[in-house]
Amino acid sequence: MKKSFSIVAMLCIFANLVLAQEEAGTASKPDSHAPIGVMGDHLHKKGELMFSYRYMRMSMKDNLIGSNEVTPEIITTTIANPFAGNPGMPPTLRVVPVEMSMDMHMLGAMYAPSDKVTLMAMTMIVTNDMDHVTFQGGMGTTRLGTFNTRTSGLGDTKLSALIHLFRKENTRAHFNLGVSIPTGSITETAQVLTPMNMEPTLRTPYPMQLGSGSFDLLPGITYAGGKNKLGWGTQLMANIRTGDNDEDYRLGNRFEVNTWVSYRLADWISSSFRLKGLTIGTVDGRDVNIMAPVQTADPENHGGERLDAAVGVNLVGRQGFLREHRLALELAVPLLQDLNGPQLKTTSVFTLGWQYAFTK
Ligand SMILES: [Cu+2]
Repeated sequence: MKKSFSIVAMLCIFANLVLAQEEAGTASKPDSHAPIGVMGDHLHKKGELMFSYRYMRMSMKDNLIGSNEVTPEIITTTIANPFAGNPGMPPTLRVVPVEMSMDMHMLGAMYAPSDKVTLMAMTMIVTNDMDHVTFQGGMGTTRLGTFNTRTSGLGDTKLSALIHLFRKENTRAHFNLGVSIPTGSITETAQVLTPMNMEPTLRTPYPMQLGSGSFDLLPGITYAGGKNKLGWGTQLMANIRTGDNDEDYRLGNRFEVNTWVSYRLADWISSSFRLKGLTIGTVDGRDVNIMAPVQTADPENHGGERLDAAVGVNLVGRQGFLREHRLALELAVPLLQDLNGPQLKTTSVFTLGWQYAFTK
């Protein structure tokens, strides 16, 4: 709760600083950017440069098969271990993830060489943290113990060009053409607790790796508009893996649709509501070093579909030293999840971002 308190305090300070200033006529509007959880939503004017920092935390807890909750006891007694038959492998899964968090610190830059094209680059530091329960031996529901794995480091790097499509009265649209460069590691390891009460260090399963390992294409299209105090937008984005990575697998393709509405409460603040639909494929191929009686080691137990609802706030400084500094936050919670499971259920996605644009 300390964290949410400091965020609220920061917002109050920011709001007061902004309110204390005279209104500026030509400064940009808070709702000219999409909710902070949406990327590549706006173009810049020729010569404009923007720097941004986003912190994103995704929280997951308990498991779903499809949309049905399953306990670790059900998983360990009913779900077959895909590696059964190999030496020392039990017939069913014996290790079950119970909670996970993914923290991302994203640094971004945007630059517009012309009014029609904005270039965008983003790099990130990712930290994955997962709690597990291990069941004793080859059968039964006796809990041997719990353990935590954690991986952290540079994630993948994204380069995009946003290409102007049209701009008319209150609406605008652009193409998003991006690539993801595999700068994130896919050979992370962690110490685990096995059903035989040993603690070897093993290659972590797919969700704990830091990158995709493959060059990915990131095509998309964004449409946005606004009239008076209302704003709206829709974005379609995909992540298409171009081939197998060095460990002989590829993560599932990802398709995302975002649609949002915003309302400008004042010249410096807007609120937003967003719906996000997401579909992710299973892992194709497999890393032979990822072999353990745990659901996450099975390439089939990845991806699925999710519908999230998010509420957010965008703030923009209008004058003085805060002019064109933006602060925004957004909290998303899933309304529906249908997962290729067993798989951990997403409970929330929180995003906090700072952006600053200026002309060179
Ligand atoms: Cu920008």
